[in-house]
Amino acid sequence: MEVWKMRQTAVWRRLGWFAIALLPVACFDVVVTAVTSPNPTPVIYVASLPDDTRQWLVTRDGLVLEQSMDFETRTVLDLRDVVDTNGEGGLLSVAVADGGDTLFAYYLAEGAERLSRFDADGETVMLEVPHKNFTPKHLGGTVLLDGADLLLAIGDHAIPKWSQDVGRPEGKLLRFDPDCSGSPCDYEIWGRGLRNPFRFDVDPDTGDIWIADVGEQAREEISVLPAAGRGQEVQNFGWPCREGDIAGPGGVACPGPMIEPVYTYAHDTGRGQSITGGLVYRGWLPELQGKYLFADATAGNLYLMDLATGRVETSALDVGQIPVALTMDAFGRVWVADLIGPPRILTWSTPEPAAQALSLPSAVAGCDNLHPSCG
Ligand SMILES: [Ca+2]
Repeated sequence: MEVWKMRQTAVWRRLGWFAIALLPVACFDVVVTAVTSPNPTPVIYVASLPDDTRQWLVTRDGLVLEQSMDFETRTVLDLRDVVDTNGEGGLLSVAVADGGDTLFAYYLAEGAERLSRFDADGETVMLEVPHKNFTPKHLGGTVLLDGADLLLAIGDHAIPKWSQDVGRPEGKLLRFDPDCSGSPCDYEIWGRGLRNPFRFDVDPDTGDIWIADVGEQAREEISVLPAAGRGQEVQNFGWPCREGDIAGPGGVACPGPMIEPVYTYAHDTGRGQSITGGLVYRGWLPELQGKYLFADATAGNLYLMDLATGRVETSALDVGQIPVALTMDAFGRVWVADLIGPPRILTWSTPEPAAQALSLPSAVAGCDNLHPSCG
């Protein structure tokens, strides 16, 4: 197990039902580790709720598994009969509401992507986007509930000009009313000019929306829709006029001021060729505070961008073979979903007794780094 040692010198911040606990300023080692989940099921996404010890594991072939603190799972949704895993399809993510009684699922069915709400009334299809490609591509993949905003980002279906066409949902960041009635539901377009925004997340402290947009031949990009721009007008992220920070293939007008990415990397730099976002870390680990964590599905590294300086570092942690999502749970642990292997959990050890309850069970994680009481 690779470890990544850091020194704790600041105030700790705790999330959720642990409340905000300001511990005395101390100086001791914290060891961040990427442990393999004891539940080895490969998943494509891990959803959580604030103040809740459970996680919701999403398998690409169509299962949602509710996982307890002890890593025991039960199936709460089974879409395997309707999910199409052809191309870049599958059940790509879920968002959870009402203590787990409501699930929003984004998946590819035969011939169309669907955003659906599942609750006591069954399935309500909120959006259906026909897909005519023989091999479905650029579907995006994340549905996220942020307060009263249900957000979904869809890729351009490999037809770049659609990203700029506000008459259609492809290549857009969409906002829905999570309680909308009717089927399909109305939506607002908050962003256009996205190529394949496979993963995005909302910074809980600022409301900024961090979008990792997969590039074409040259650049991977991270772009931010500032909180002040939410719902104000259609923000333009530039594709296909721009690919990251360079000119894109074009072929269509890209009106209005364009939001330039906050970070890009070139495909020939070794960082990878298919970005996987990503979250602004606001959890327990002080050394990760204010950093945007991301990965690349073709590389397996974890990258950390300091929001203050823009500097990106590569951690020594192995976060998987094909990392396809990074999300945080109520414990402040970061889950890295791996398309072909067990999820990794970024967690830590500390001699602070108050933190022991947050550690993984020692029998699961091993006693080398994770649990101080193991000695
Ligand atoms: Ca862009």
